[in-house]
Amino acid sequence: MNKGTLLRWYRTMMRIRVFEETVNEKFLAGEIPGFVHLYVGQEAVATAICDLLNESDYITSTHRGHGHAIAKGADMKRMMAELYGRETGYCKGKGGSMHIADFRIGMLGANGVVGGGINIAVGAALAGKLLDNGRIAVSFFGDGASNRGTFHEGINMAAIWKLPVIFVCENNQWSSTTFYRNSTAVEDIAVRASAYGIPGLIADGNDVFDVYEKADEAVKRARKGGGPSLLEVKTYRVKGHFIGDPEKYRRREEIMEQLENNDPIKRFVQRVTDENLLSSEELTQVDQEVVEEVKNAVEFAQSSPFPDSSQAYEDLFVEDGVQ
Ligand SMILES: Cc1ncc(C[n+]2csc(CCOP(=O)(O)OP(=O)(O)O)c2C)c(N)n1
Repeated sequence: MNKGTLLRWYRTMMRIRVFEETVNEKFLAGEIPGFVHLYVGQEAVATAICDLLNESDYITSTHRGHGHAIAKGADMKRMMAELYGRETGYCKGKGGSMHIADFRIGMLGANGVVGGGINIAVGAALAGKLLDNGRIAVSFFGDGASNRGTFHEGINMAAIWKLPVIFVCENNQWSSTTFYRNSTAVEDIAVRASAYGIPGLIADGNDVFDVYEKADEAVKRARKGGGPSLLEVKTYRVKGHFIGDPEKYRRREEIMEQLENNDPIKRFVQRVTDENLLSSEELTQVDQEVVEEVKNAVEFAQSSPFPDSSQAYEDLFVEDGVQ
């Protein structure tokens, strides 16, 4: 990997981390309304995979979607404004965290419905194939989503039609309050790929290098017309399921162990400094720029107006004239 790539990865991981830690702080301070699920600890996944995509490729995301949006190139100011419920946000302040989408960069949306993005990605990949426009699709979803019907239906259809789609299961070991082995019959979710005759790959989700290498195989296969792949990335959710989760279902030591020994950004920094690939000055400069960028996004959000109540019924799906 050349220096430019390593710095880009570091910047993307830090942009996600600082954005999420800031959202956590501002939510707890009462500045952000609604319901927010953080992506802290999973940054290497969105970073490596979106780095392999073109702007016109598609992704679908989840309720834990800020990292995917940032990695795909979404505007951080509009994201923050949306979280703050302001008119300048992606949904004019009326959607919040779980509705952030940006079709111009192929970000087809976060999704409050677990497993809801999977078949949207299959549809996007079908469109890419029919239009022969070279676009591929990536669906990000959790271990919990891999037990939904949409997962099985979507992969089956994509396999039959050899669609250019990559199913990325972010196995962060917890599905809300349930340890994944209490709801998932197999240790490795990737083995489910064999039921649909497609490759199943496993990556260390907290190692950006490994995610990149495994995803690269799947992306190349999709681009060559070889059809879909299932990539399971093993990671860990270090924050609560949502901000404010009392986390009565797991031990504090389990989280501490992950924070100390398996943090994806710490591991990246350790490797690039041990191998003299990047200097601490180069990393610090990125840190400073990212902190400034997120600060500007917060100021933009705080100084933006709330939508007027007269806009409450605008932008709704209207059928037969009934709102
Ligand atoms: C269809 C559906 N069922 C249940 C829920 C409630 N719910 C929200 S998040 C969640 C857990 C999802 O776990 P996972 O897919 O592993 O993703 P993670 O939260 O770990 O990122 C559940 C059950 C929902 N939003 N949609």
